Amino acid sequence: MTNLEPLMLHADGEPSDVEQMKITSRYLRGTIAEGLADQITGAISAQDNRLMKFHGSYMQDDRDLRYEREQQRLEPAYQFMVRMRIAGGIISPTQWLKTDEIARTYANHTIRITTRQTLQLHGILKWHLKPSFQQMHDVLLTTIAACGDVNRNVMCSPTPYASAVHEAIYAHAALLSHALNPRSKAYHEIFLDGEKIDQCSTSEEFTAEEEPLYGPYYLPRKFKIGFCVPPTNDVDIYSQDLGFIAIEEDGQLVGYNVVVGGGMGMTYSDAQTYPQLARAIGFCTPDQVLAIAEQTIMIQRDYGNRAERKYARMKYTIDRRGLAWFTTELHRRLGWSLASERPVSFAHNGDRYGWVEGTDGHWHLTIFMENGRIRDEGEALWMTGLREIAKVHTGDFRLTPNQNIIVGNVQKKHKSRIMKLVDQYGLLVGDSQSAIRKHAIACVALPTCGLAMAESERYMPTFLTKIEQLLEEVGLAQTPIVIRMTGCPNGCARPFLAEIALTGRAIGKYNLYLGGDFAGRRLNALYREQVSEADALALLRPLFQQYATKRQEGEYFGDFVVRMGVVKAVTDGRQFHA
Ligand code: SRM
Ligand code: SF4
Repeated sequence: MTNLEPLMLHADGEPSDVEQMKITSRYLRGTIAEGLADQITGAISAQDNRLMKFHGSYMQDDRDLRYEREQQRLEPAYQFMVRMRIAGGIISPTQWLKTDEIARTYANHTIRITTRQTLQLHGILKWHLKPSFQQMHDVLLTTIAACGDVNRNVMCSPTPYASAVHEAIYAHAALLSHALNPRSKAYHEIFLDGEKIDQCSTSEEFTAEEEPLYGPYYLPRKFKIGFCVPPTNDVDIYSQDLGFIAIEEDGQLVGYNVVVGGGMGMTYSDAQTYPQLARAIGFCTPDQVLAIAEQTIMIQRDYGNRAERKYARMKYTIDRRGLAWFTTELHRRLGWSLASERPVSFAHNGDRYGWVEGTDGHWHLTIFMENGRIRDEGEALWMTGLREIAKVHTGDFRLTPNQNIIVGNVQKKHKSRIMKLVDQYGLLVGDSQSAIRKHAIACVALPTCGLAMAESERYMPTFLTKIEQLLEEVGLAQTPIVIRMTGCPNGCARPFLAEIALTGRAIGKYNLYLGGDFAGRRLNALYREQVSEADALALLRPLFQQYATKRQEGEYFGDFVVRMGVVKAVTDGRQFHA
């Protein structure tokens, strides 16, 4: 199958080379198997690297070592990042123990909780990919479609205190995660030594498989879905391509408000790119969720920009044609219409730390994992601590969209056993962290991310210490503020929804954005470009001083800077650069 004609139907131009690559890949096989077997280099080809994303892995190199290796005329220190697909971030102790073992055997002895509630391992060498994937498979973990132009990990609020509705929305998240997976057996063939279903080598002859949802060219770009339960917006529902906001009556789930067309990524030099908020298009009942997801994905498949990947996300498809067009098209394809959206209100997009009792009498402990990086360092033996907890824990683990971990479903009689391990291994339950640190997230960035222009995860903790000092000076130490940092404008820590955000421009230089709201419903706005740490602190100090003296009762920092006219309120991404 090499026919690009279907892509030209609503073309925005000649399909890009990535489209050609997908369609000739024989449903995501390419020459990955051959590349993995090549013992001469630690790399795979650029084409195969694009396809590897669909299988949940990226080839990277350790950027800290780039210069040194160049000097020594060595090839870059190639290694692979591996991302799992864990719907709603729920993982069993057995799965945790296996992940921990793989991290220590094949990866860089750390585990990274991502902003989409899943786990990443870094530093895996090419020869260790297959054993890593096979060992994950042994405990029913997979990396299928964790990256690539398909539906990504489905997010779902892990807050356990509203348990009945939480369990219901988790079931829907898991359903979509499974139903929207690609059908290709390439992953099983390549990594799990599954039977080859078709031996032919040319794409024209390759007819053994079908992708009923995606077609052979998959989506124009990544696609993201989230579920949440108001008043908690921890999944940042307005950043999703497709979001389901639970509506409950008498403690039961009656349906969802459906929101579409959110997204964070942009390119600094291109004002046609921008972060956008998802917008409500109506209300659906629980049994309508799958049909809505499938049809929305198919609209994006058919109408998304295939010529220029920068403009290919669904937010641009919707903004170009209009929300009314999208809704009409969705209704036409569904054969029925959504009902009117219900009123909802959100209070925050952060996590609750420490112990919380669920409605079923089980207990849940949210542990603070700074920027999601789990490792052993000094007296903070977080990796060992979680391993020891997993050995005795009878419930589950829940990864949060704020990069923390919940030891979930603990029986009351086991609470002290868990707390003993928490204390023994220096794990933190949020009582010794400042309010701002508990509301901070940072993306991975250097040294593994190939797109990073500046530090993020490695720098955020020290930057925060300086921010904490400023807040303390003006008596705001206990005031929560949502602050986020990324190493570039792609937005992996959803920075454009934060009250304060820094996005990397160059080493040591960031754009400073202000004015998102505390519950993730408003975009922030550019305050200053290319600031150093000293600049950022000098700019924030007087704002914190004013906030301390002039804020209204209960007013959040993001709302304050908008009210004071420091930045404008941005409620539509199309005004982001205005
Ligand atoms: Fe992301 C690309 C890490 C969540 C928007 N993201 C990348 C890559 C794979 C870099 C690359 O393409 O070479 C990063 C790998 C770094 C590394 O070394 O691990 C990367 N993204 C991450 C993670 C690990 C950040 C984190 O600190 O947790 C998150 C993994 C999520 C997951 O488990 O699936 C992560 N990325 C996000 C989010 C937040 C979200 O989804 O809720 C966004 C913004 C939302 C959105 O998609 O609009 C996001 N990542 C991007 C983009 C920009 C997409 C766009 O529309 O322009 C890129 C670049 C791209 O796709 O071309 C990107
Ligand atoms: Fe890399 Fe940029 Fe994403 Fe950070 S925001 S992980 S620097 S792509």
